[in-house]
Order: sequence, then structure tokens, then C-alpha cells
Amino acid sequence: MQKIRNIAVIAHVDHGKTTLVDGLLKQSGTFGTHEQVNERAMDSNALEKERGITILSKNTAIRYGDHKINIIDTPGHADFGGEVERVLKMVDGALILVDAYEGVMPQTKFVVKKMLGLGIKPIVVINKIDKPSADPERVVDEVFDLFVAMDATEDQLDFPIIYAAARDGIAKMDMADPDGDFTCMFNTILEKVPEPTGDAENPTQLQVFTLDYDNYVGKIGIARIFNGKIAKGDNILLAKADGEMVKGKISKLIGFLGLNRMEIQEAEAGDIVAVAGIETVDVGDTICDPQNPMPLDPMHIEEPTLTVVFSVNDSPLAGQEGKHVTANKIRERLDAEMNTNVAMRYETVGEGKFIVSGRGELQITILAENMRREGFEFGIGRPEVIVKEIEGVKCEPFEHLVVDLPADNAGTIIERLGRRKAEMKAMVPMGEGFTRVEFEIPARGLIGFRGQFLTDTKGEGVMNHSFLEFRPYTGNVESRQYGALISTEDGVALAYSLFNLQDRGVLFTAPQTKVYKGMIIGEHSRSNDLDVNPIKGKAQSNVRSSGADEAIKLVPPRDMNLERALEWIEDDELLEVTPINIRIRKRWLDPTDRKRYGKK
Ligand SMILES: Nc1nc2c(ncn2[C@@H]2O[C@H](COP(=O)(O)OP(=O)(O)OP(=O)(O)O)[C@@H](O)[C@H]2O)c(=O)[nH]1
Ligand SMILES: [Mg+2]
Repeated sequence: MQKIRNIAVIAHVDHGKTTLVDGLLKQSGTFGTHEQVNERAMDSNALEKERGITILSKNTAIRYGDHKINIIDTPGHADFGGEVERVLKMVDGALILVDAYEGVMPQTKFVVKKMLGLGIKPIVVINKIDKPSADPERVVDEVFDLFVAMDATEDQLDFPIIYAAARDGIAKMDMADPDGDFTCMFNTILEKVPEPTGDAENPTQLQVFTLDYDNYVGKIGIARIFNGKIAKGDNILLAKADGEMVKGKISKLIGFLGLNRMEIQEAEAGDIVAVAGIETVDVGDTICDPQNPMPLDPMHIEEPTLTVVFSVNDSPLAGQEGKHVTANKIRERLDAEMNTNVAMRYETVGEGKFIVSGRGELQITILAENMRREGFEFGIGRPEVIVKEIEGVKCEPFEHLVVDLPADNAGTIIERLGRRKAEMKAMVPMGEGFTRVEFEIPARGLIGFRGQFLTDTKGEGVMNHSFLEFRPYTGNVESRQYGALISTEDGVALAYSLFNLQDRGVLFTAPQTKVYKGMIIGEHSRSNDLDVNPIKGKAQSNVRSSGADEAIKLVPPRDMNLERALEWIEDDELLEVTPINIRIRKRWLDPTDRKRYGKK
């Protein structure tokens, strides 16, 4: 049997997981000397590269000495937390990274809780010790306190600590030691992470934890082999979560090494492989020996907490910019998404309308962003949290929120969050004039808060939240304070009229942009909506105007990208998303309809 270790890399967002995996790949010598390796090599899809975040967990394998180490890099953003939980069931150990300055953050708590619950003994990596403001000792204390608060066992509390600057390939076991390379990390992994259990002689059992899709071979399941062997061409039984058994055949078996995937003939207990040929495969399914099927426990798939309505674009500019615009095309695309993305669902509601549900705004924004890049055009409405009844009580999702902000702003933010039904849980100074405040808040209260928060803290504040639990419904929360500036005309926005409108609020529209009746061109500086005419030109007079009033000074419009716009809109507003533009509009374009169907 091969000597194998299986580990996951887990942490709060941005604490350096993918960068650490770069280091493990490089320093293990897995790459050939001729191979050019990019930064954050595992963040392989376009949106991941662009945003610098990991969206999908991915696995790789390295060779170190006579061992193979399978490593699963996980996403740190709270919207993808469910994936981390599944990944942790596939491994025997975990590297938990904590930023040497930021310390324990909401998603650190989330992943630690899951990890401890599964009985994993972690290796703690205090990362980014190179930061001038780093305070590794404080952070180690925080981690220890967190483990205690979460009922870690004696064994789990006895965690090894590695201090690292992953970006620079540096690691050491003691802050007082001189900087070393990752040797100590490799050795700690081999020493502390248990060998995989299971036996190659037992009946075959693989559990699928991630799905992938390939145009040539179709649906691919990435799975851990818990027992037995698997080979290309094997006949298998697929045990589904509901107990159904489906016959299948492995058409292709794929192994991992570094950034490469290669076809292999056979693999055995302890390893992680990808299998193709089973079209009905889902996350959590067990691939079993047909003679002796022994399904593993199905996996917990997290419940969605948020919904957004996707719809066929029906604005006056519909069909001009997108390639795929029909309800059928949108439905096909959503079907394809649900095929590999277990955390999302959708249902059709009426003609050309789909309710898409997921774990958070980022997850939904990423789907929308991918769709627009593929040439889709569609409308999306305001995100709404899912309210459900638990033992007869109406409940809604709550989040744990941590904000780091200049101490001077703390009062304003606490007050604002109070109006959004947040309850303050802790407040600690963070040094350098910064304060950390922790809250528990209904997820509803967070929708649309980020923009306000950034304005209030002049962009210096950082906020992080992660799902806590469903709790009884809290009643009304305050939403957007400002109204919209709504175009009364179809046409092209002109500098002259925008200039005259700009002291009414903040404009989103630049001159020469197409506008239509009912389109929102800015945020009003008061709480009510205001109808405005952005296409009016300067009246021609006989007297040639002097140079002075031709030099119109326009404040640059606020850039409303998909995320910002989605946060901003209210119930009676929609986004029009096309490959080229994000427009904000009123659901009812006609002012009379708006009055009739009314806001709020
Ligand atoms: N100063 C410093 N920066 C680092 C270090 N390690 C990583 N970073 C930086 O931290 C940022 C985030 O790194 P990633 O590796 O993408 O973090 P991640 O944990 O994978 O992030 P998500 O996957 O989105 O949760 C990048 O800009 C890295 O260059 C380090 O040791 N020191
Ligand atoms: Mg990452």
C-alpha cells in the first residue's frame, strides 16, 4: 500500500491558504524545474484569479520523500462554508491557518467548530508573521481560547504550532528560531496526521465530495477511497442519499499530481481520485462494490439561506447586448449550474422567472457574473433571506458579524447596526487606533449594509460575517435610507442635464449612456424617490455661449458593479444584467404603475 496523508487547508478568507499550498507544491519538488508556476496556482478559474479568492475547493497531491500527500485547498469565504464541512470528512488532518495580525475571525470559528466536531487533530499555522503589525503570541492565545470554548479534547488542545510567512516560503516551529523553509511543515504533517484507515482488501467504498464537469467525459465525481480498490472499467453500484442503488461503470479514473490530472488504471484505499462515467453521481453518494454494497453515511448539505429571482430581461433595451436572452436558455444554464453546485437550488415561478437560492450574496453574484460573461442577459431582484418554520416558530438566518474599524467610527456603526436589529457581543481595541466589534445580527439586516459601512468608515473598515443559525424572526429592520433618482425619459443621458442633477444626490450614470423611463440613474440625497430628466440638452440661444459654461464639471459617477448594485436595490427595483452593462431600474417602469403597485 502507498504511504499517504490526506489533509485539508482551512481558514478564514484571505488568511493565506492558497498561497500556502503554492509553497507546499513548490518546496516538495512536485513541479519540474521547467514548469512555470503562477501565484495562487490552485485558484485556477477566471473569477478566482480576478478576485483573488478561492470559490471552489480543489485538490492536489504532492510527493514528499516516499509519501504522497493529498491536499485539499478550501474556500475561506462564509458563503462556501458548507463545502469546507464536506471536505473535512474526506481527510485525516487539517492545517488551520490564522493571520498573525487579524487573529480569530468569524470563519475561523466556523471551520474550527466543524473540524473539532469531526475529531480531527489540527496543525495550527500562524501565517503572515512578516506583517509589521503581526502579534503571533496574542493570536496563539486566541486560538487556544477558541479551542477551549468549543470543547476541544485534550488531544486536540495539544496542537502543534507552525509560524509561517507562506508568501515567502518561510516556516518555523518557534518564533525565536531563525527563518526556515517548509521542511518543518512537511515533517509535522507526516508525523501528526494519522495514516488513512481502511483496507485495500475490503469491499470497495468511495465517497464523492466534489463534482466537476468535462465536455468529453461528462460528470466527474471526486472521491476519497475509504476501502477496497477501484479500477478503470469496474462495474459499481452507486448508493444515493435516499437509499436508491444505481448500476454504473467507471469509464475513466483520474489521479492528481501537482497541477496535473492524469488517467490512471487503478487506485486503492486511502487515496483521492476522480471518476467519470456515472452520470447520476451526486455529492455524498457512495461508490460501492456491486457484490457487497456498503453505503457510507450520506453527507449533510447545507440549507440555502438566501433567494434571488432571476428573470428574462424585459427592459426597453432588452436583447441588444446579450447572446442568450430567452427563458429556455436561462433555464438550461441554471440546470447546468445545479448539476455541479450542490449548495444552490432553483425553481421556476411563472413565465421566465426563476427563484435561485444559495448560501449568500457572493455565491449568487458569482453565478450571475459567470452568466453575463457567457453572454447571458437577464434581470435579478433583491436578495431575500429564507424564512422557515421551526417547531411552529417563524425563524430567519442569523449571522456572526465582526467589524474592524477606526475607533472614532465605532459609535456610528453600533447605532446603525442597532437599527438593523444587531446585538453587540464584544468590543476590543486592536491597536493603531482600530477597534473590533462583534455582533449577532439577522442576515436580513446585513443586506445593503456594506456600502453604508464603507462610506461611514471612509473605506477603512473591514467587515466579515458567517452563518450562525436560524433564530426566531425579529421583525422590521431598517433598509436603504435614500431614494432613487429615476429617469422620466428614453434616450441618451447628456452632460448638461446630469450637471444640473448632480446636487440632487450621487449619480450612477455617465454622459452618453443610454437611459430609459424607469431606469435609476442615481441615489437621491433624501429618502424619497425623485423623477428626473437626464436627457435634456441646453436650450439653444442665438448668442454664442462663452467658453465658461461649456466647461461642465461633472463628478465621476459612482461605479455600481454587480455586487454593489445588488446590495443597493430595494424590493421594487431590479438589476438588468447584460454582458456589457449593469443597469438599475424600477420594477414598474411607468410612474403611474409605480404609484398603483406602490413602494412598501
Ligand atoms: N504579508 C503576507 N501576505 C501573505 C502571506 N501569505 C499570503 N499572503 C497574501 O494574502 C492574500 C490572500 O492569500 P490567499 O492565499 O489567496 O488566501 P486564501 O486563504 O487562499 O483566501 P481565500 O481562498 O479567498 O479564502 C494574498 O494577497 C497573499 O499574497 C504572508 O505570509 N505574508
Ligand atoms: Mg484560497
